Amino acid sequence: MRASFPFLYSYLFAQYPAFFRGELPSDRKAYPVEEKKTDSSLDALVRVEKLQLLFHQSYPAIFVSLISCALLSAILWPVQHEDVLFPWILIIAVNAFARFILFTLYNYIKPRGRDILAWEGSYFITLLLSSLSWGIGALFIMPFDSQLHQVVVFYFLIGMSGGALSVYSANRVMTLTAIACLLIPITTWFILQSSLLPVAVGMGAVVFYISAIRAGRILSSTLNDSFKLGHELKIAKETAEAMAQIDELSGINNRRAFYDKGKMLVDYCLRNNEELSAIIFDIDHFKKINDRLGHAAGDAAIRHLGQILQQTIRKSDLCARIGGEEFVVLLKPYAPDEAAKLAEILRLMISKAPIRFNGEEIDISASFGVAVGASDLDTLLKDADAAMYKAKEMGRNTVVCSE
Ligand code: GH3
Ligand code: MG
Ligand code: MG
Repeated sequence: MRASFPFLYSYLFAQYPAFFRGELPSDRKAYPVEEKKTDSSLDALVRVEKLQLLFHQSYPAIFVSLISCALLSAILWPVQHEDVLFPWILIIAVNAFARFILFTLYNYIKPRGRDILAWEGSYFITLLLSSLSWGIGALFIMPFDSQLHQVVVFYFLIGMSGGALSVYSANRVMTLTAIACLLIPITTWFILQSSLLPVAVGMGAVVFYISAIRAGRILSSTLNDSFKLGHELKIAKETAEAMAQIDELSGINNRRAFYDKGKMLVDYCLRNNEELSAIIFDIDHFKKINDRLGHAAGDAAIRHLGQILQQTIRKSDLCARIGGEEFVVLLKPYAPDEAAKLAEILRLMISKAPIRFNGEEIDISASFGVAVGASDLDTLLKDADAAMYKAKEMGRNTVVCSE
């Protein structure tokens, strides 16, 4: 059966106006070009992952801060004025509340991908304010006449700094800023005292801060490398899997990928009582192209057909190069004779546009076989193949539909 021409052209104008303008419609691209992951986008992914980890890890720190504030206030209660303690407790509570709201919003909105980076600023500001309320607040709540209580305050700050080192280690800047805010005010005060005990305690804090800088650098760069490696491995795996399915020359599915995906498509259609169509086509007198212009010209023809298929068929259709110069399209028809019409479109696209190779124009054509029906993949392909051979017998450059 040959598709009727007047009807066909009206169909072509309706369905493929871009083809007649000499361009191909982009929404029908079967193989959209994936965004290539550059080093900077990989770094952004790592930053996203680190921030995700921070949000996940530091939620309990809000409550640790509140509990520590309650404990320290109880310890200082007999020796410190409530006019001093109350405002400090209030500031700590307001900060904890702000952080709680931030975490609740984050968990409610559940940002994904790069959107998470928009939360980095607010996370950092609340962390900074909370650390400053502890670091500077400690100087206000510390009783100046009791060295015992001064050391107790210092003990709490060192404890919180140790916590910050483990909780915020994913981000070195945040870790060091938090520890600096916690320790620098009290350390400076201790070092400026004239007696040995506070100076020695202050020096201890300096030693702690230096080891924290080193530990923070090691922890954060190890985490960074491990996150980056994870992403690189994932990308490499995805690329290798995709490459194993793609025919290098035509850029479309290879035979193996076609049978894997085709079987799934056929099973789906059989389960849902839907029809499926197969188009098989083979370049006419391909051997002559190879013989006359060389193998590279033949390769260019195969590449050209791969591009036509990539730009013409729908995302839901499946196309592949299944032999030397033999291609297949598997599609779920949405209108009667759609497969025959698509075959005719492809035939026209191939025969009307010669390939340019080494300054020469090569005219090519292909013969098409179409089969429609709710049968298994092998039967469908056998029928389409038989129709394609009929097209060859009929003189080539034509579409034949299986009865
Ligand atoms: P027909 O119209 O009957 O299909 O004739 P034909 O010449 O196209 O068919 P035939 O099967 O005789 O020749 C197919 C040729 O395709 C033979 C082979 O050398 C060539 N071929 C197979 N794979 C490739 C390839 O990857 N690149 C190139 N350049 N040629 C290939
Ligand atoms: Mg051929
Ligand atoms: Mg062949």
